[in-house]
Amino acid sequence: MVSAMTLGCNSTRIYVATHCAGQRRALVPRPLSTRLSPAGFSRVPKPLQDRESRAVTVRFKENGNSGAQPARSPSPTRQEPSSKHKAVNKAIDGNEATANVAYAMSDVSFIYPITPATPMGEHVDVWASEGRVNLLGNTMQVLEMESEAGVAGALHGALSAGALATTFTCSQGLLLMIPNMYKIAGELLPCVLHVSARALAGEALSIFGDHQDVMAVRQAGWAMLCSHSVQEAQDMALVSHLATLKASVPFVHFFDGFRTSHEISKVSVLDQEAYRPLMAGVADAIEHHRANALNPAHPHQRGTSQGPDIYFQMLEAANKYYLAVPEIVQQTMDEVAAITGRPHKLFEYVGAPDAERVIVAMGSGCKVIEETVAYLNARGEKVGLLKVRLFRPWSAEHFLAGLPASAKKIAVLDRTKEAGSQGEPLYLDVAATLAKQAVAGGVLRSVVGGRYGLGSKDFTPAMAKAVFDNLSADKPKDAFTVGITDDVTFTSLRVGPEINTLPQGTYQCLFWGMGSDGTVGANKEAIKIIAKGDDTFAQAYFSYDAHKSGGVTVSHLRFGPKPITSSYLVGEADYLGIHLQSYLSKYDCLSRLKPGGVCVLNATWKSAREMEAALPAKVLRQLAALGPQLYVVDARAVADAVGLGKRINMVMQTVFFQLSGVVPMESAVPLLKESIKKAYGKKGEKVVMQNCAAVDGAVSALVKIEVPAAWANANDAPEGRLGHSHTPAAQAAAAKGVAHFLEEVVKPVLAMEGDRLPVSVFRPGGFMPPGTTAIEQRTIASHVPVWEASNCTQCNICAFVCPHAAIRPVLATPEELAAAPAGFNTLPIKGSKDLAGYQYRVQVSPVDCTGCELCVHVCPDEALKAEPIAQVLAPESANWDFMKALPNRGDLFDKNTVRGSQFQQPLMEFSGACEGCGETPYVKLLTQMFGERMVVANATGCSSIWGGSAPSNPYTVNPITGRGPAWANSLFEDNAQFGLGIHMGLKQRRASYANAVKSLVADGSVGSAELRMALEEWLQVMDNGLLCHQASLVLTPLLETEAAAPGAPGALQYLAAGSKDLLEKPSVWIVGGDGWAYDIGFGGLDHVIASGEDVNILVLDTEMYSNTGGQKSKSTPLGAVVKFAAGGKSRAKKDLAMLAMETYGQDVYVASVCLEANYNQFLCVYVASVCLEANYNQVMKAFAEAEAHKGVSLIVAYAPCVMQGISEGMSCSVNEARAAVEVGYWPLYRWTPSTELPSTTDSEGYVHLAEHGKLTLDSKRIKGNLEDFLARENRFSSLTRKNPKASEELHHHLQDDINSRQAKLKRMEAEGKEMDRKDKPEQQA
Ligand SMILES: Cc1ncc(C[n+]2csc(CCOP(=O)(O)OP(=O)(O)O)c2C)c(N)n1
Ligand code: SF4
Ligand code: SF4
Repeated sequence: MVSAMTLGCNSTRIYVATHCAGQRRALVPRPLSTRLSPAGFSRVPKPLQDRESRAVTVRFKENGNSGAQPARSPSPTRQEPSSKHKAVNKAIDGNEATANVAYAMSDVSFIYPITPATPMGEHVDVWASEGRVNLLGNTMQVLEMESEAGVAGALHGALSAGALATTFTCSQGLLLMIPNMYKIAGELLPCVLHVSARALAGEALSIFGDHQDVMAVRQAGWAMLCSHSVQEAQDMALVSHLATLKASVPFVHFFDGFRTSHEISKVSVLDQEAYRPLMAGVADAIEHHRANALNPAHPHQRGTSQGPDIYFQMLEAANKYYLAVPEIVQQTMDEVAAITGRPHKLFEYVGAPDAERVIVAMGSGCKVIEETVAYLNARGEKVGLLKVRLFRPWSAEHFLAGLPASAKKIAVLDRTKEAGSQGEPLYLDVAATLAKQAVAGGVLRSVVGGRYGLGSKDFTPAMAKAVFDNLSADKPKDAFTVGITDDVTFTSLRVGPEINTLPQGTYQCLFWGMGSDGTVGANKEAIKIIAKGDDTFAQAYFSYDAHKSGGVTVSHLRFGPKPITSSYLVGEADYLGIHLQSYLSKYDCLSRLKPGGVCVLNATWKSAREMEAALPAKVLRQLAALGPQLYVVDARAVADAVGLGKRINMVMQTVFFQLSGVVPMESAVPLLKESIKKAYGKKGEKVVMQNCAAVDGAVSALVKIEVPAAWANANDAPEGRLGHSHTPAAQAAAAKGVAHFLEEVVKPVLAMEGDRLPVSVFRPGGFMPPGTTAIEQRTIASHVPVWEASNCTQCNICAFVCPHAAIRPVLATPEELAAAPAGFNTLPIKGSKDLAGYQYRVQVSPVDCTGCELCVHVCPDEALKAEPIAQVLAPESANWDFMKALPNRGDLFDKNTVRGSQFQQPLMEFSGACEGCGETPYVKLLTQMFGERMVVANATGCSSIWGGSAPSNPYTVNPITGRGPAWANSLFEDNAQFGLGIHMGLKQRRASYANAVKSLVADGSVGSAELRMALEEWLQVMDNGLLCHQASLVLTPLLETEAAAPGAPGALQYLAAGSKDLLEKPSVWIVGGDGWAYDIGFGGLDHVIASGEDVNILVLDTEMYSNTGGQKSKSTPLGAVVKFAAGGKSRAKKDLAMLAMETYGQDVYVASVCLEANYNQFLCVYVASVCLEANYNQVMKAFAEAEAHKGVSLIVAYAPCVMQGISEGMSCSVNEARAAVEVGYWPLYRWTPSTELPSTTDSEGYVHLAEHGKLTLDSKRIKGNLEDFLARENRFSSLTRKNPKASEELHHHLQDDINSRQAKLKRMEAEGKEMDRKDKPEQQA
């Protein structure tokens, strides 16, 4: 049954589908002891708080290692597990390994998505929705919060109430938790926070791994335990959950983001039942935690304020808990080892027992160093590694016990940077420990520190060797870096050639795929199939470039007969798959192929001769030198034949099994088909059959190519058009003085060679020049639209909807056309007399088009036809280049019309967004309307990734004026405030400038009368974008000329100097997604809306957190199945626009009753709900009105997104968006606040402001069938398939909500009209 609680109005309804698939099992309380204690298992003696504190004395022995356990070899002998529960060997990643344990041992989890920790939250949400029962006898309660700050607050609350609570996060998310981390630690609450450690956003955001985040919380009073591999992620998670209970100290359990969190590795996974005895061992501690909880049955007070008399002592009273932690953790590690058979130490030494050179490190880098240690020692060196697991509390005693007495020179590696410090945190701890030991009479050792692997920079055995080599020097370099070339402050170590430290028999594979072509998914399946072999170990890791889709993915797979712990990228592949024909020319894919290895290309070539004609000589020479077993398969043709189109992954996966021979084909094919059923079953039988057919057709399509010996002498042809440097974009960049940046940074990064760039080529502080995407020329479309002039009616809609600004209308004169390429056909322009004589054309850039075909589908006249790129690349590229050289004639049109807007230069072009993305057309349009005076504050989200992934900057400039949007991203959570700050800063600077103008005008003696008049004119209109622009055009040359005259007064020079920056009225846009606006940034957004300041807010509403993979936001509609709402969303979408209208849309107090001196008459908010694809004119009106409104404007924009799962694909998203409006799912309206409406004057001459705002409902009629619309989107249809009854009822309620919202909007519109009518007689009076 579905029940609805109605709390006053629609937007507060909660729908509870009590029979949902996701229904939670009723909790049947049982006494904890009966749940946890199998007979005979000993319990923890006494709750710690009741025990005498056990003094752990930190002593420094004379010789750091005297009496210590002997150093162990790199392969520790395994203990036999005592559990009767069999471990299963499974290929999983670090996030899943951790989440398994966290779920088993926690009552409740509060979650929030952040890469790369998100999958942990996703796992527990799915398991909870399936009703999985954990060791506490519960289905975990999982609740997504509005931010990590909220998570930490809720965590604190749940712990205070006696629950076992956990969460998962990293990076900025972890930073948002710091205030509550102090609280939780201060109150000695047991808790585990699992962190996929990630870099912090400083000069740039990085989603990649290092230890900056965890190091930023090391002072918060949490114990910190580090896992070094996927296997350890499981084991240390278990240790953390147990130890926190015993110690009454909260634990951060962390491991390296991506390298461990996302590495798939074959590990031994224990069933949760295996942990039950261990849980039983902490039953008393759990009872104690529960007994200490806030409860009226035994009330106490916490969180008091304390004075100078007791605060200090209260802090010190907790010391004994921290002193006890190391022993507790070691004891717990031993207990866990008894179950798993894997012993661990707080500080674990591997290497030569008599090593003189030792590295101290923590995290996945340890695995690399461990391999290197074995390699070097096998060659007669004496080196070792001390691995750190327990970082906080730091136990000097255990550290010294782990360090071999022979160690004379120590290098401490930190995966973090603490600018301005003497050294990084781990180094400082080690240095202090050794110094104290030396002072106490111990040996004097040399210790140096260095940084490595920041932002997931690969850390290889050659780099580890470089660190050991540095220690061999008489004076080893301190404060070094390894893995980069620092040619500015010269910190870097020289790294020699790579060394092969892999376990013998390891087979390595590399697959170059294109984002969204399915390569990564297929490889994940492949590694799981391979790992099923009893004696086979396997590992998979995936690296991506910054594009949202169509970017490069490189899959690194290893498998072999011995365990694989090599935590670095594949350097020399036995098998190389190149899944896009153009990659072979564009990237140096072959540099990582082993001589004689297998190389498979997805290409249309059938012979060596065809390849020779198409490939650069450099590639031919490389092939000749490597002598690979070379194969070509036309995977697209096979996929097309079975109806899969672009999805070539099954073809490529099948040929991999065929050519690698890793699994015999007679076993591989059934396994592949089994995995297809699992992966595509949800999409229906047809898709399963198509994929199986692709498997069957793959092998016969393979063509073996013999590499001709003559290729060794292939000669270079002159650089062609696609060599970038001759393109108009590159020429324009050269003219702007950023050519060196393109050459030195952009090009190598685009060629996937950014790793080799030295420090000196970068400008510190995070600056990126504009317009760099223009030289990317990704050429990722398989089919590109071509213009059929005879059908075209010149509406420009194709350009209006294009997400990538890759199709543009252009005007040319007959004289200009005389020099046009042959295929540059045109039509006489339609329109006013002013346009007579111009010819019109629509031009596509084939190298920038993503092939989404939105333009083809949207064209009402069938004037665009998608053609294979091979046919159009050369002629249309030439046409595009010619078109770009023509003058822009946007001035001939009204830029506030749909057609006219598209003649304006888009100042956001060729972004990295997905094909067909619904976000980008809005922002592109904004830049066409206001781009030359726009400042964008962009929340983190898709729009900051497609809009600002260095060095790709899609925001560009008008080549004549040099002006364009200035864009910045602060954080996810603070974007509204950031934008407001930008506005306030500019407002204040312009106000002082205006004061200077006023003084000069008032003085009357400076400058010409003409100039003073122009200045006066400017003062009148300085806050009106359009008029101010016109005034500035007049003023600027006058100012410049008169200020440049000899002896010009200082006041004039001051005004001239500021004119460029301050004359134009800035148009401040605060842009972000619904996750930002509805959830994490809502508090700030609310405050900014209330401020009444002149800022514009654009919410790109995809109805989920698209950038992190599609999690629920409060914008997610009722009944949608998205991540973190695996059972379907049971609460209606929050109505942000209505909230703004109702709260801040009217009721401004008149100046006479307002005591604030700084009364702002534009306090009311302008609001619009728009859908670009459904009503082009309405979105234009809304943008123009919002920008003109002097207060806050809020535009909520419906943005179709790949994550919504439109069944016919994103090329049909325009139709889908139109349907959304037609069925009333997305209403279109504009709210003009009362302050914008005309005032009236009464008979006594008093001016009355309008009392009510006015709503214009632009989507008046609801038609069409909501169910049909919902059925076309996977986010809704998946619930229908999973639980038809629940979905039917939720959809029914969705329809009710739509109807009542429409009724309300109509009412509001009518009310506005009524007020207007009432006002009229007075007005006439
Ligand atoms: C404090 C913090 N928490 C989490 C994240 C991770 N994160 C980045 S973007 C994003 C989702 C953005 O969603 P939305 O605002 O809807 O924009 P969209 O990607 O859909 O355009 C999240 C959760 C972050 N960057 N910072
Ligand atoms: S196919 Fe897509 S990217 Fe290419 S021009 Fe058309 S709308 Fe733009
Ligand atoms: S909003 Fe959706 S379609 Fe656009 S870039 Fe993000 S994930 Fe891709």
